[in-house]
Amino acid sequence: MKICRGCGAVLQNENKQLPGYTPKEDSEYCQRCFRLIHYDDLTVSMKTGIDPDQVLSRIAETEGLILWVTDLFDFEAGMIPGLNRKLAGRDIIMAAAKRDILPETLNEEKIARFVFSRLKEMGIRIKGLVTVSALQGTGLDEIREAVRMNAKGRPVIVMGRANSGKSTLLNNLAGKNILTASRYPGTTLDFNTLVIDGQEYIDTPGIEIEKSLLMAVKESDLKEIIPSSELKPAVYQVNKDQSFAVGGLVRIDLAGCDHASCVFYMSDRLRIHRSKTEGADQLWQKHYGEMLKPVPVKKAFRTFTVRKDMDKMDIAVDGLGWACVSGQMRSITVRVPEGVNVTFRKAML
Ligand SMILES: Nc1nc2c(ncn2[C@@H]2O[C@H](COP(=O)(O)OP(=O)(O)OP(=O)(O)O)[C@@H](O)[C@H]2O)c(=O)[nH]1
Ligand SMILES: [Mg+2]
Repeated sequence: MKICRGCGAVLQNENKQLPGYTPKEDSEYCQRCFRLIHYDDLTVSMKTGIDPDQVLSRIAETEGLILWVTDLFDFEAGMIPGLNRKLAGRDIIMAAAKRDILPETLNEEKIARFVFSRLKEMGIRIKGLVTVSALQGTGLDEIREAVRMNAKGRPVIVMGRANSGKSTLLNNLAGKNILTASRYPGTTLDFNTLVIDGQEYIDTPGIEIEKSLLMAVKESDLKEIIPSSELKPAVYQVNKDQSFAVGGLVRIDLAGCDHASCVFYMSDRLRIHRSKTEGADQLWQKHYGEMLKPVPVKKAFRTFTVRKDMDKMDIAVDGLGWACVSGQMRSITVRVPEGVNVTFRKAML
């Protein structure tokens, strides 16, 4: 049995539609990985392939130190409720990745404070935290040090939600691109061991992000939605009743505003359309899919209405980023594609 070095799937040359397919006898990579690496072309989508409980129970059965990779930009989507129960008695080090997407001026202490306070709210305990950026190559020495102190000769199991940056981090630690990494959630398909400087690491398939907007859109729209460089906040001053449409993906209505502001932390390739709330429905209906794009695959939306009960509050949408509202407002209504998770949290920045 030979395993694809890129995604961990068992190599086979029988069925093109199944993981691990390669037409070549002596290949080290499957055709899907080959095409992803060389042409950024997704031949077989694994969007809904991986059962979270199955991955977690396999991790629970595998001896080693847990390195939990989360995405600082998409932090809420990375959370795993009940993690300590599912991995009872295990040491967990968090690698908070994609640091380069957050503003450079944000200091590490503030990031750590945010992470620990969210984890406390979620009831999750970790042994240590390292912030990393694969793009800038920062935090790698700190990861090596945490591994040296805590692995104690055991393997390091690199786990986390799909797309959080696990395989990229391992490639960075290895100093070469061995594993397949891509913007498509569900790139890694099976457990995949590699040895870096004598230390064994196990890359694992991303735990499904079933409540993320990334799963509700066409794969060809991901490029626009996922930010690739430092966020440039889009700041709006708001008075009275104002609405914002983020493409045709999300709508935010802010009612009864007075000296209020709304700051979007999202990919700068997305268009934000602002209007008075009274004309917002009409605008949405008239321009949905045209001026307001991208749009989700299914035109079914769900609405949440809340009061602003904190001074500065983030409206975080899994997969999309967040909007930070401050100042006076009576209520906030958020419309997202059905099934997509929205978190109202204390401002991150
Ligand atoms: N800006 C930025 N992007 C990153 C960083 N690390 C990973 N990415 C991007 O995030 C996407 C997902 O990376 P992967 O390494 O494939 O993530 P994964 O967790 O292995 O994903 P699955 O195998 O699907 O679970 C890719 O487009 C990477 O280029 C980082 O530090 N900064
Ligand atoms: Mg991966």
